Amino acid sequence: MSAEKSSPTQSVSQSAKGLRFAIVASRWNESLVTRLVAGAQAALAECSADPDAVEIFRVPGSFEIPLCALKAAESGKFQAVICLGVIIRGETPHFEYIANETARGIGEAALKTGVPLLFGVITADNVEQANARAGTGADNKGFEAATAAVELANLYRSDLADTHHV
Ligand code: DLZ
Repeated sequence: MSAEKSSPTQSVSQSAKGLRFAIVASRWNESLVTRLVAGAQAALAECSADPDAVEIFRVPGSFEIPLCALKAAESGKFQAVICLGVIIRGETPHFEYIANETARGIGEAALKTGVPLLFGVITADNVEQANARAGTGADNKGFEAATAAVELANLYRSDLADTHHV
């Protein structure tokens, strides 16, 4: 048996036509986050999302992502909110606080609003690790999160809810 490494999101390719997405991206570790945003945009384009249907919101750091994502979800304008950031342990003495609060806040906002919020926040020990997770194609957490966003937006589409029994 082969031990092929794969991500559950890699094999799913659905249409994003008619769906709207928010991308909430932090500015800390700007060059890496920019690559995550590009990865997310590429995945949405591959799924035929209309570029006008993708709105990008920037916040200072990952700690600020949850509130912005909550507001985007509450606006009712988006079928999914893709959260992107990079938190690097070696350069962040209070790494655990920021990483934990970011994850907790994003999860809580999803449960509160019923809108899928995707966790495309890299939590890495160092820049090299973060780099590897912000590569091209599917080796990019932004790409991965956006692909999952399309899948979930389809799963929870109100006009499909009955057939999916959700
Ligand atoms: C302060 C800080 C530090 C040291 N490191 C990071 C990081 O690696 N990644 C990140 O997204 N944000 C970092 N921040 C900023 C915090 O997320 C937050 O913006 C500030 O503490 C202000 O609330």
